[in-house]
Formats: sequence, structure tokens, C-alpha cells
Amino acid sequence: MHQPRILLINPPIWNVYAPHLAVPLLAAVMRRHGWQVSSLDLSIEQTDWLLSSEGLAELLPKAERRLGEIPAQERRAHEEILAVFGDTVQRMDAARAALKSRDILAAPDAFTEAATVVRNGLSCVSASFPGLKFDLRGNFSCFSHRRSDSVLEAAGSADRNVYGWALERRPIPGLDDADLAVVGISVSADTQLIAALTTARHIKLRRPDVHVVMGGNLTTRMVSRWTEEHPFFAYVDSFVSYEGEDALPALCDRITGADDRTIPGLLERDGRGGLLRNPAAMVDVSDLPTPDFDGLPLDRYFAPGPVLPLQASRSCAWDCAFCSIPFASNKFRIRKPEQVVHDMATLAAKHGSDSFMFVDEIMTLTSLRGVSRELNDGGHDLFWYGETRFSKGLDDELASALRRSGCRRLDLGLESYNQRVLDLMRKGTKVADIEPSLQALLGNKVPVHLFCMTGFPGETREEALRTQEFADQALQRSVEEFDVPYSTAANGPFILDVLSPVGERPDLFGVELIPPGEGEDLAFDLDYTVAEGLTQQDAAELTSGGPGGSAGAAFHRGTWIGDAEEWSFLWALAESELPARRLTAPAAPRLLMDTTGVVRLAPGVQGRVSADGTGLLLHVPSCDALLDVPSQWSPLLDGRAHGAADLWRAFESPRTAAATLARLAAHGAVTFEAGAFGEQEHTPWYAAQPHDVLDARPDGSCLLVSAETGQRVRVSAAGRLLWLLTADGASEAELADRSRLPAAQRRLLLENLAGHRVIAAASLAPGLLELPRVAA
Ligand code: B12
Ligand code: SF4
Repeated sequence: MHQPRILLINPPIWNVYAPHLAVPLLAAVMRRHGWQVSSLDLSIEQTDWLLSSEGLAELLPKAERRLGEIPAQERRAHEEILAVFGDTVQRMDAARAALKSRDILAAPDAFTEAATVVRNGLSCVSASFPGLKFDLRGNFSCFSHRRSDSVLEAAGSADRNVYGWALERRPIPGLDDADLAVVGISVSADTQLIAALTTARHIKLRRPDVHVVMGGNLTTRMVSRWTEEHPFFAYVDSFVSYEGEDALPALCDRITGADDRTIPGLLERDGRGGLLRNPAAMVDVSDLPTPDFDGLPLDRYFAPGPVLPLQASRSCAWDCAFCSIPFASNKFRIRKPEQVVHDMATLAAKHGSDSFMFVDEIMTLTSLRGVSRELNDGGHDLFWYGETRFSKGLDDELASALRRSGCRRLDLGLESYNQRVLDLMRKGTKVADIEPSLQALLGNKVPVHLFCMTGFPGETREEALRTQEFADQALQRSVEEFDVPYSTAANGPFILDVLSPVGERPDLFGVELIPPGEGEDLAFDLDYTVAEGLTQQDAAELTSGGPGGSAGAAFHRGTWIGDAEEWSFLWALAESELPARRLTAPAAPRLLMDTTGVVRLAPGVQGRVSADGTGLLLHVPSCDALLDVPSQWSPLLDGRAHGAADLWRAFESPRTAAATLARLAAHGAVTFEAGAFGEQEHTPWYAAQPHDVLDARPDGSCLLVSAETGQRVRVSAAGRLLWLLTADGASEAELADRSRLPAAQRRLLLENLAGHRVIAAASLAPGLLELPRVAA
């Protein structure tokens, strides 16, 4: 007789750089139990398809249609993305392939180019659905994962819900197989909830006879507050809280009638509108099989891996006041280091991968010592990273063992560099232990990642800034003092998790909770007010990462793949040069244009006239710039060469036309063949692109951020003045007169600004500057 089959699904969106561990672990357990198992990482399957040339080409008409539906104030951003769409469809498959090849680790420019295409692709997917912000780690849409009714509404929508849309086109394979008895859906994060219910509905409509069970970290937290039958039971037959290794085989045995033992952590309907809830039990982690990744598409993740997840321990014995992990993960247990290393060696041999990540909530010193000892004693050539915390024991001896054992990154929950705040957080860390541990790790060439938190209740602005300064300096020292360029840091605001100690006893922390919005029955984080210290708003402001989305560059916003920890780890492992975050634009040419010259769009540049007909959006892939120019330039869209004098006729102001042409040239958006006209003695300078001023300092210096390429340049007060004076063209004589800067300094600044493509020089034949004006 055929053994029954279980299908295990990890729904989107979960980190797409590497698989999640729950499905492979449960697959190994169910195979040991004699079941046939199919594993489906729907997160990577769907994302990889949505971000393919095929998926995007299917989305394009949908995105086009949306232009007519969206409010006027959002149209501009939508048009920007539509201008980038065509190029993205064409280049996406090559970009994805490049990101998945190991060669890319040694090719920083190729990485930046591929990551840029993928980032634009994410904007294209987002633009195709109302309210969607689709990046590789999260998603927001017109549906809310904080409300059950909204989740259910999303589950039934194939038009407005990206996951429903994708499922309609790429249904789950094998659903009609007669031996399919159970589908298990794993939901770790709220980012997966809408897709999870959409998937459950998709399955139930097709196979009402199959038992659908849901588990995972978010499931555990979510069902903990249900007191009566929940509407999700429409598509899910049962839920499992906490660990699944004992519960799932027991449930499957009951479904097939093989056995009727108690199923730990099970939650079911009682048939009368109430619930039946079994207590959870603790799994013996030393009795678990090696996770089984069979069936997962290990070559499709967005990093040249695979980087396989493993656990050396489970849960956490600490009790940090902001954290709900202890709530949702049973008691702390450790897996024997020799078993852990056996898992690594087995998986390395099976999948040809030498890279691992420990997804433990927190690796203790015992695990770090044990795993590194086993790896060193066994002479393995494997590489790994994991997460831990600062403590006295993280010393030179351990750091040296970690490095020798292949550890190429440690994520550290620093949170704060103030003893008072660490104590408020009940972090259990001594500030005095931080610096020695940091030195030990960096001194042994183990890159670090510092998790910082801003705005824990009671924290002052000075304290928050002190932590930021410490983290900034640590990163600088990592490069300069220790020659370790791979360290990173992240500074997030304090999030009030209702299942954390602060959430459970806000009064002890001087906090008042603001109740969730109407109908938000699934809200696990809440807004709050504090008696003293930084407010929630302050924390958000202090951690908002700056000008990623400067005005007029909607398509530049979003995830930068290089921020993923898998990439930092892989670059450290390969000891490779780190890529730039932006494509470097070609050096700005000096423009020499006369009345006989011809202009045409450069190869690859695509354009789109805005819906109101006033502007032309040009996307320049070589530097990923989006230029908004007057619609008079639209004749260029036919791809042919145009006489400069003909183009000029359309403009009322030759000076503005010259400024725009200088800008187009500075981005490599046009090519032109000049006639016989030579360079003028005093070539005028033009602003090469619009910039936003940020971080203006009292000395007049500031950061100029290009709205077209996102590039940032710090300029002195004098540089800023010159840039302002060149807005729509200024000769050297005018600049000398108006800036009053010494000639040598002025020349140096001009060259410097031009080198950064803030300004560009354009020498135009007097004939072009004096073309007849359009009659009034
Ligand atoms: C490792 C980790 C990561 C890694 C993931 C690497 C990878 N490739 O998987 C990285 C660092 C990339 C990451 C990223 C993020 N993470 Co994270 N992450 C974790 C962590 C610590 C462990 C996950 C894990 O693999 N555990 C090991 C597995 C085996 O445990 P498990 O999933 O719980 O599975 C067991 C049971 O739950 C059960 N089970 C699971 N599925 C099923 C299914 C069935 C049918 C059954 C019966 C049982 C069952 O059985 C399993 C075995 O016992 C969790 C905490 C947690 N415990 O889940 C947070 C956690 C999931 N992450 C969280 C967050 C917030 C994030 C980020 C959004 C952070 C950020 N701001 O960027 C991102 C983005 C996540 C995303 N959507 O893509 C939150 C989610 C909270 C939420 N909002 O819902 C969590 C819960 C931590 C927390 N409390 O804050 N994360
Ligand atoms: S923050 Fe880390 S150490 Fe603290 S309780 Fe959560 S998992 Fe444990």
C-alpha cells in the first residue's frame, strides 16, 4: 500500500536569500515516520517567478491599467516605475542568474548592476497591485495582516492580492494526487500570513478532503489569544502551537487512523463554536534528524549559496524586556555540538555547500565553544555565521577558535551602549564587556553585525546618540584598525511587542499602550506613550535611514540586496571587494554642440511621455537614472538622430534647453555628434541633475543627494554655493563675480563637482543660444 503524503509549505514572503528551517526539519521527521513528503518553498518559488522576465511581462499590462485608477498625487511615482518597467523585463533573467552564481562574489560591478535590476523589479511588482510595497523581506498592501477580516478578504482576491494573482497563474503542483492527505503550512512572521491563508483557501477549494494544518512562530502567538472558533478555520482544519516535531506525526497518525495519542499544542474546533486546546510539550532536540532539504530549489535563492540554516539550540534563556521570543518558543535546550557538526558535514556532502547559518534565537557561549571545537577537531572546511550577545566569555581565545572553525560573521544584540538603558532592558550585558569582545572578534577577523535599538522606554536622546556613535565608530575601526571591511550595523526603533515583558507589564516601564485600531485583532505590536525619554515618534525619526527615497525617485526606494546578511557573510567568506550601492555613472563629457550637430538617445535608454503630456521620463540603465525632462525632447523617442537646431526650435528659452542637454549628456542619456564648432574659452557650467540638500551643517556644508541616481556627495559651503549658481547655466566669469572665490579654489571645486556629476560643462555654438523664439 502507498504511504500517505504530506505537503509542507513555507509561504511568502520569507527571506528569499536562503531556505527557512521549519519545512526541512519537519520533512526529515515525517520521512523518518514513514510518510512521503513534498516540500514547497512557495516564498522563493513565487518571488523568483514574479521577479522573472516572464512574470514581469505578465504584470506589465496590469501596472499600465493601474495608472488610470490611482489618485493624481501618486501618478508621478507610478509613471516613474512604468518608465523603468520595459528595461527591467528585458534584463531581469540575466540579473537573477548573475546573483545566483558564485562568480559574482568576485565581481562587484556586476553585483551592483544585477542588484539594481532586481530592486527595480521589486518596484515593478509593487506598482502592479494597490498599495503594495513588495520587497524581499516584507510586504505591505491594501490588505492588513493585523485584521482577520482583511486577511480573509485578501485570501479571496486574485486581482488585488499579489499572492492570489501568482497562485492563479502558477497553481500548487500535485494537489490532485490521490495520496495527498495532509498539507502543513509554516507561518513564522506576519509577512507570511496573507499568503498563508490565500494558499490554504487555494488548497481547500481544490481538495476539501485534505487536512490543512498551520504551525510556526506567528501561529503560536496568534492562536494564544483566541478564545472561540476563529474565521480562519474556514480554510485551516487545525493549528499547532510551539514545536512541530512531535505534534505533526501524532496528528498525521490520527488522520490516517494509525494512532490516537495526544497531539501536543493542537488547537481545533469543538464543533459548538468553541476550541479544543492541548498543552504543548517539549521536543528533545538531541533526538532530531538532520534537516532534509530535498525538494527545495536550492539553486533559486537570491544568493550564491546555498547558505543552509541549522540550529545548535532552541529558544532562549534570557528575558530581555522588549522581546517575545521566550514567550513563543518553549524552554531553552541545546543540541549536542557533535550532532550539529554531523548535520553540517552531512548536508555539505549532500548538497555541495560549505556555507551555513545558525538560526538559533541566540547562540550561547556553550554552543559557540562546542561547535567551533568540533569543527576544529574534525578538520572540517566549512563556513558559518550566527547570532549571539556580548559577554565576558567572548574573549580572544574563543574568537580565535571561531575564526579557525569557519565563523565569518557574528550578529550581536548590542541594543545600547549605555549601562542604564541595558539595565532598563534587562539585557544582562555589561557595557564593560562590549569593547573587549568587539576587539577579540575583529582582531581575529570575525566580522560583526551590531543590532542597535533606539527608543527603549526611558532612553534619552543623548543615550541613543551615544549608541549610534559607538556603532559608527566600531564600523570605522573594523575597516581602519582591523582591516575587516565586512562589519555592518542596523539601528531599529523599539517596537512594542504585546507578548514581551514590556507589553505584558507596561506600567513597570513607564509606558501606556495605545489600543489597536478598530478591528485589529491580530496586532502584536502597539503604539504607545512614555512617561519620560524618547517618544515613539522620536525613535522613528532617529532611525529613519535618510534619503533613500528622495523626491522624484520612487523607483529607487526599497530593499538593497547587499544589505542581506547572507551577502555580507558570503563576501567575508570570499574575502572579496565590497560592491558600491549605486552604479557609477560615466564621466560627464564636455558638451560641444553647434547648429549642425545631431543628437540621439543612447542605446538602452527608454522613455515615456507623462500622462498629462508635460514631461518625458527617460530611464538610463547604465547609471540607473530617471530623468524628467520637458516633453519637447520626446522626438528623441523615435530612436533616430535629430538635428540640434531642430530640437532647439521647440524651446522658449535656449538657456533652459542647454541646461537640459547638459544634464542628458552628463548621464549618458544621449549621444551626439558635434559639428565643426570648437570649445569656447569660458565654457558655461550647468547643474547636471537636481539635488536635494540634506544634513546641512552650521558651517554651511551639506549632503547633496541626487533625485535621479540617489548618489550622495558631501560639499563644503563654497561647493554648495557654486552648485546653486549653476542652476541653469553660469559662465566662469559669472561664477567668479558672484561667488568671490579665489580662482584656484574655484577651479578645483568646479572640477570636483563635475567629477561627481553635480554640474556639467556645455559649450554651445552662439547660433544655438540665439535661435529664434517661438512666436507669442
Ligand atoms: C532566523 C530568523 C531570521 C533569519 C532567517 C534566515 C532564514 N533563511 O530562515 C533572518 C535574519 C533573515 C530573519 C529575518 C527577519 N525576521 Co526573523 N527570525 C528568525 C528566527 C530567530 C528563527 C526562525 C527559525 O528558522 N527558527 C527555527 C525553526 C525550526 O523554528 P520555527 O519556525 O519556529 O518552527 C518550529 C515550530 O514553530 C513548528 N512549526 C513551524 N512551522 C510549522 C508548520 C506546521 C504545519 C507545524 C505543525 C508546526 C510548525 O515546528 C518547527 C520545529 O519545531 C525567528 C524566531 C522564531 N522562533 O521563529 C525570527 C522571526 C520569525 N523573525 C522576525 C522578524 C520580524 C524578521 C524580520 C522582519 C526582521 C527585519 N526587521 O528585517 C526579517 C524579515 C523576515 C521575512 N519575512 O523575510 C520575527 C517575526 C515577527 C513578526 N513580525 O511576525 C520573529 C518571530 C522574531 C521575533 N519575535 O521578533 N529572521
Ligand atoms: S533579545 Fe535575544 S537574548 Fe534577549 S530574550 Fe530575545 S532572543 Fe533572548
